[in-house]
Amino acid sequence: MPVKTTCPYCGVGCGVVADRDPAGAVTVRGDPLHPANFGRLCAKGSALAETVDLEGRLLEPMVNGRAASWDAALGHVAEGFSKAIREHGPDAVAFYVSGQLLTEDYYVVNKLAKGFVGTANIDTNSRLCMASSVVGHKRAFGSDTVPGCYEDLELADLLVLVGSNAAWCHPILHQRMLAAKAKNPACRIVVIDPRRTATCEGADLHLPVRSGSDSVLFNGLLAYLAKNKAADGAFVGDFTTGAEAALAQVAGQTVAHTADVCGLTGGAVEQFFSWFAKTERVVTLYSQGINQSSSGVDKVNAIINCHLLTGRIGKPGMGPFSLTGQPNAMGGREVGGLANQLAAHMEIENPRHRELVQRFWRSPVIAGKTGLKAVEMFDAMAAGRIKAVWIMSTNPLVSLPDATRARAALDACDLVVVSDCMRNTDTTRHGHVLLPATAWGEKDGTVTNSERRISRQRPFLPAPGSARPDWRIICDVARRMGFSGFDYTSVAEIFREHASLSGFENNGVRDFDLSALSTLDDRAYETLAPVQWPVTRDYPTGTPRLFETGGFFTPDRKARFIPVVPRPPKNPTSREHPLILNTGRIRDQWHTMTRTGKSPRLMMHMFEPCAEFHPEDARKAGLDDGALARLSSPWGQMVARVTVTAEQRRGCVFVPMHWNGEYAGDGLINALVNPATDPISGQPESKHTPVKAEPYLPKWHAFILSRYEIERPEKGYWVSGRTGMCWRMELAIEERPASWRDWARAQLRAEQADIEWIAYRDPSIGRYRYASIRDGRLEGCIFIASDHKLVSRSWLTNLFAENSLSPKARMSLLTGQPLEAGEDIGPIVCSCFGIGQRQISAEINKGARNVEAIGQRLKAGTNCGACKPEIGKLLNGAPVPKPLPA
Ligand SMILES: Nc1nc2c(c(=O)[nH]1)N[C@H]1C(S)=C(S)[C@@H](COP(=O)(O)OP(=O)(O)OC[C@H]3O[C@@H](n4cnc5c(=O)[nH]c(N)nc54)[C@H](O)[C@@H]3O)O[C@H]1N2
Ligand SMILES: Nc1nc2c(c(=O)[nH]1)N[C@H]1C(S)=C(S)[C@@H](COP(=O)(O)OP(=O)(O)OC[C@H]3O[C@@H](n4cnc5c(=O)[nH]c(N)nc54)[C@H](O)[C@@H]3O)O[C@H]1N2
Ligand code: SF4
Ligand SMILES: [Mo]
Repeated sequence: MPVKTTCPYCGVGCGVVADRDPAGAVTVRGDPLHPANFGRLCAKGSALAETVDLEGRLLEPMVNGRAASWDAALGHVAEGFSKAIREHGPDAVAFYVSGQLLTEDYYVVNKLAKGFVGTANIDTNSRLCMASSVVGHKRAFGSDTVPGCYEDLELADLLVLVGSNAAWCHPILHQRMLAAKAKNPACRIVVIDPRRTATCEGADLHLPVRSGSDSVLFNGLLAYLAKNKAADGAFVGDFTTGAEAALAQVAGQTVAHTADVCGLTGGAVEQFFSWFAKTERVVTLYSQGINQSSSGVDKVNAIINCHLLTGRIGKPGMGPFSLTGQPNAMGGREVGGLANQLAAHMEIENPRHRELVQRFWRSPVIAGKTGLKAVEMFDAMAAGRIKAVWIMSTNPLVSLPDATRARAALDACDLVVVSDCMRNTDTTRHGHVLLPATAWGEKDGTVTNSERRISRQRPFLPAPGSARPDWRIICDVARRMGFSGFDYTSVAEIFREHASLSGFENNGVRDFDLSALSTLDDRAYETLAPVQWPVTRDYPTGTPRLFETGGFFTPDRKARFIPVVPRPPKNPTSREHPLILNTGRIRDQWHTMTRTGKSPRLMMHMFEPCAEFHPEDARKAGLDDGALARLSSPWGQMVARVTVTAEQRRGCVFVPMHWNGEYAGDGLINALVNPATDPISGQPESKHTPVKAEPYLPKWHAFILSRYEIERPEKGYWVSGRTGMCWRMELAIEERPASWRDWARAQLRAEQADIEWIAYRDPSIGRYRYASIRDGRLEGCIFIASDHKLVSRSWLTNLFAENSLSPKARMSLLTGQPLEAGEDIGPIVCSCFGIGQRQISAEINKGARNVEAIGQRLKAGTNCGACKPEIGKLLNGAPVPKPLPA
């Protein structure tokens, strides 16, 4: 039976129809009726079925490295937490949770911490993600409200994307924007990002802004709007306060000054400003290039100020739009999952709110002050002030800045409990108690996407092993700690309580209000259709937009302008660390790879952690494209594969955030990232760390492809994963083994008698190649060289699909290059159909002129469409890397 559910990845919140046939095979497709995606899914969503197998899953509780019964594990956690509270008080324990929990899980853990344990030491990975937007919203609107909806992106005539690589991070929304632009010739897209990202494909203007200078840019825009009479005097007068102070702050700021500070040309800035001034329907979308900054909150307000001044908010096609990252970043904020929030968008510092929530919960206590924010929480662990911590649905030893310090903090904590679905992560390796949680496909509950739309996640798979839903694990522990109020028997019951609290004594003073859903019976909850909050008696079918005519949630119901004094990033570059490290995401991986890393299809797009350098910076540092670089900062170091590209701004290097100890040695970027945070939101500055880069020249480079999983070395640089039909490992080797041949045979498990062994060696130029073949099929191969110039992996990977290697293919294994033109398809661009860069370029050379023509000829881009911007780049003449010499 097909089940309608929601994608567990990004905040777009696409509807998915999942099915499992009697043999157990899972299929997923987009839900044609879901208003976020209308049937489409991106590459990650399309590959979901490849991630639901049980390989690597945590299937039973573990205590101190040994399997334990639930009874023993829950008892251990409850007793450990109770003891810490008894001996050191409630603030000696902490919860570190995640925007990937479902709302129901999140609601109960927040209730447990703030209402029963009596501590606000509960924070979430949303601190690394949305915290600056939350504060920016609250300062401007009095509430954490996203005013608009996705339809606005289609109604707008100007879309400004700031610090957002939506083409890769919110692909389905980006495709909706491009489709709307194709229909509306008046529509323009401006991208503001130091890098020329895939999102710039199809944009009318790209402003490669100097890293960290966005408040100057938006202050400049505010001044320009005022000067050019673009202000909406009536809106400003009736619905806002503070315009004078904000305008006084930017008075006299010229286009020339703005361009100078932001590292842009005056012409480009003028173009952007004049489009913004003249276009009524403007949506400004922003994400981590804004939030992840030591002045992230101010940047958010600098953007909102421009929308308030022009009255462009809450109206069709207009508004500031914070793109949320995680599937339930919004839900977490609704239940008050951050250390400075209470539940249902109430505030911990507000005594009336505390009284109200405590009365509603009938709880013995209520946390009286803001708790520790993520980075502070780990500092408190390091200092011995937190004795017990419970981590749920996040992998902080990979995702927190200054990750080495975070690891030391966990190791200093007496009791570390980790609820995860995977057995081995960088974080579970440091947990004393591991609790097996059910995963996507098994879980039941709700999530809220970027446009405030609540959708159901429904199970279509049984819970494996003894895994349990997070809400149940939390309630089990709460009851064992002696707390009442956790006797829920279903998620529907929790949802009703959450919805009732949102409407409790609300009377329109709080934005978050689900009162019309507080009496849903179990069946109505089961069939709940996607709906945008507020959902009240007056708006029973939900609310697409807020604030068109004021009605902000400040005491006087007026929005606030916030004067913004721009500040540079906290840790500037120096002579020793002259480059700015920028970190973020790639198209086909999700965060710490625990799920997307399972998909051979998704691993094909980018296999290794890359470091992208501007050609000038690469030249200065002596770095070759395809070679290895060692990056170091005052906090730590890592190794990555160099990509030289003019799309990178000079002085900056970009490295993806994803690789970690499970997939790579020396590949953890957060080992370098500085722990500076925004003083108000506490959000880390993950986009700006001073670093230096040097060539890393190991004695030997090697890669291995094998039908069997390859053993990981204990130290040094390596990257491992499954791509296409085989396992792959990239290696840097410092100590040459006694015999390359014996080493290769061991790596390839080629000791059996029926293995045919092919070897090629040329010690004079430092080249060794080995392949093992069984029954005519390629079993594995190893290429070793004294430099990084090894051969194309995608061509070799494809040989694993052949049932019988042709004589030519055998020959080519020895020569290290395909004997026939066209066999090397180059790096994979379209992961849905496995189409490589060279295949696309060949069609372009044969006359294909647009993305559609490529689709007709190769199918590339015709499934999820996430690779269309990259195909566009190739069409626009982006250089295709030359074949590497053998
Ligand atoms: N494929 C994929 N998609 C995802 C995720 C994933 O892991 N993988 N994660 C999801 C989550 S949780 C989140 S939060 C979102 C994040 O979505 P995005 O914020 O779009 O993604 P990032 O790559 O982190 O950063 C966006 C851009 O900010 C730019 N930037 C860096 N510094 C500056 C600056 O000073 N000014 C400006 N204007 N831009 C700057 C970077 O160059 C980068 O291109 O993605 C979500 N979607
Ligand atoms: N340098 C740098 N660092 C960053 C960022 C950046 O741009 N640059 N971005 C930051 C941002 S925006 C974010 S959101 C974070 C994300 O960082 P994390 O939250 O640490 O990353 P995930 O890999 O999503 O971790 C989710 C974990 O929960 C597990 N899990 C999945 N589903 C469930 C479930 O239902 N229950 C339980 N109990 N566990 C589950 C997964 O196996 C995985 O171990 O990273 C942040 N860190
Ligand atoms: S855009 Fe992709 S990752 Fe995001 S919700 Fe939709 S299918 Fe999932
Ligand atoms: Mo995020």
